Amino acid sequence: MARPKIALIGAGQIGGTLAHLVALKELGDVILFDIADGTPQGKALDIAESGPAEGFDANLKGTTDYADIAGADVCIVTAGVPRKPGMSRDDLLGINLKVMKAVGEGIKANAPEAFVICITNPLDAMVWALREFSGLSHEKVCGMAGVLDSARFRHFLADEFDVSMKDVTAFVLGGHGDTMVPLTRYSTVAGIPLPDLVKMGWTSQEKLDAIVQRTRDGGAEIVGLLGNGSAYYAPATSAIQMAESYLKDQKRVLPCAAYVDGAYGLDGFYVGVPTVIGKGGIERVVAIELAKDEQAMFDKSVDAVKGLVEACKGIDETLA
Ligand code: A3D
Repeated sequence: MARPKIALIGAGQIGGTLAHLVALKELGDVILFDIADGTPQGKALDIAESGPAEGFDANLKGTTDYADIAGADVCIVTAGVPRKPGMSRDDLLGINLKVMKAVGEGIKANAPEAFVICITNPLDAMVWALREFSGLSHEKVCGMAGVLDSARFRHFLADEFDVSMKDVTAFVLGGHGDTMVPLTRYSTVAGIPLPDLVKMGWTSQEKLDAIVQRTRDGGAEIVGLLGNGSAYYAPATSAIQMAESYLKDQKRVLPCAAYVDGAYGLDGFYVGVPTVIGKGGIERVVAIELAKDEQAMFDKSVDAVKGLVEACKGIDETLA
């Protein structure tokens, strides 16, 4: 049986890390695409040359030609520009929207059967635009943000409680960014919800609030430290978890930017929700009942994404 074909559109920091992870995990063969001639070819060759020492079997090819992504099973999109210190994700809208148009058309023409995971920011608006430009079905196009946001939340919680992060689960909803909604009552240590852990004296409400805020600001913290570019190791790992669930039909329950039609009071909109990812793509949106304050936070987050989607329509009339 042929190996799955995984196309990585964008061969920058995240794209290169994705290629390395795909090879290390032997998830399939890699096509690394970028417009910067030399970069995808160089990274693909460098990673391929690590194969003999690492012991993986995978073909890696770098390219600037969309024809090479033909028949890809998965496309992970990181093409565009990342944030610089002081920039918000939303500042990237205009430039990355143009990139999504080129990428969407490239996928439409060459890999219309692929499961597409968008990572380019501002995430929720870009995944919407990418779906519009590519014309693929909604269940085959999603965005990576929730897995990363909940991983950051889990990391901070495990640190605070001094327990294994394997026993910490976290639940986040809404758009990727400042309006993200971490749901503490659905986040647990070995099944014990966070509000109960506060009552048990494991932490204080103030410390928990600070962790929630640090999670919301998690991307900016890394941008500030790096001084040049944004996070890439954890974003790449998070997207790989989603791709693996699709390729192996694992049916993992993962939060991602998915098309929500009917749940959460939404009729046809991309935003971060818990989903089931299997061979059908986004097979299910997990709809939970929100408390009043949670719904208010979620609505605020949705409104922020709606503003960006409207801005996209203002920039590119084919989206209106
Ligand atoms: P970077 O290292 O700059 O890589 C981006 C690559 O895209 C570069 O190699 C460019 O040459 C390439 N590129 C630009 N235009 C095109 C095009 N039209 N077609 C193909 N390739 C193109 O950035 P990065 O890898 O650090 O980040 C990539 C994106 O991910 C940025 O938009 C980030 O803001 C975003 N990001 C999202 C998250 C989420 O959690 C959603 C986290 C971290 C970064």
